[in-house]
Amino acid sequence: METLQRLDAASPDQCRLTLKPKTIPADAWRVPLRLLKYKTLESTNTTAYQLGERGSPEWTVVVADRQTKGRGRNKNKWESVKGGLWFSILLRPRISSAKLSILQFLAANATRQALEDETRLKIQLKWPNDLVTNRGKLGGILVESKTTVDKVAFAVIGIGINLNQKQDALPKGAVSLLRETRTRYERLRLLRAIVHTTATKLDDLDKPSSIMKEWWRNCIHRPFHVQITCHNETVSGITRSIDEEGTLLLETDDHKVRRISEGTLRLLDDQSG
Ligand code: BT5
Repeated sequence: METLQRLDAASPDQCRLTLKPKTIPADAWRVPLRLLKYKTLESTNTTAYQLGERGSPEWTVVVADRQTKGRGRNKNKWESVKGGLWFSILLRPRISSAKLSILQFLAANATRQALEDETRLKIQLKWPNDLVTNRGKLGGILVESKTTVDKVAFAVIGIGINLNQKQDALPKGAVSLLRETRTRYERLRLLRAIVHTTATKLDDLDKPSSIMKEWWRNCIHRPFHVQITCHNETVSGITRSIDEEGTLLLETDDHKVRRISEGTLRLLDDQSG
């Protein structure tokens, strides 16, 4: 805990915004997890990353009621008002940095399964990092890491799920579990379910093909007509498969095969294929 207070003191903004973290006893959990709860943080990923740099053990989990600078990929903003589940898991996986991309897919599988088990709502995955229902985006995953040469010093899995927000508190195109199921959910119960499912699935980290098979089985655009935008280029076609690194194989409208490793995907209305 001392480490964290020094961390807050080093950052005046955080110091002003952050209440002292509240720790939940580790024996309440099945993994040796240390849960740090905050009222407000800029981003749980930032705090978990700083803790990683200061040597905190893996399974340190940072959760905040709200984030003032929640973020997604690139410089995307992540809306994080009170009512959602915003948290980050610090891990120290013994994998080469080349294998890091698989963590995002593993976390998406674990989150999807845990949420579906807890809520009975059908949840699917959208490349590369979204959790969706038929009506919109329910959540997203952001993995950040520190690597040295080819080794991973630590990785932070950031998970954001819209939980108990009403529709008018959600950004355009988003849905919440409350909106989808008309039920309110207990945040820590879902957090615990997701952390435990992640811990179980981590045993398979050295089996990327089974991780990607599970991901593809639950993918909403398998095989759908989609549009992908990356670096000012937009390409459309049918998503045919995904490889062990998470690269998407797209059969373009002019029948070429493109391997796409980053971008933003949109489902097109004219589903053919
Ligand atoms: C993501 O990024 O989907 C990853 C989001 C990860 C958020 C978690 S919360 C805990 C941890 N701490 C952080 O600071 N981040 C992580 P991306 O694929 O780039 O999608 C971002 C886009 O989703 C935005 O540009 C909006 O269009 C949309 N969006 C923003 N907030 C949303 C929300 N609450 N629900 C649904 N969509 C949202």
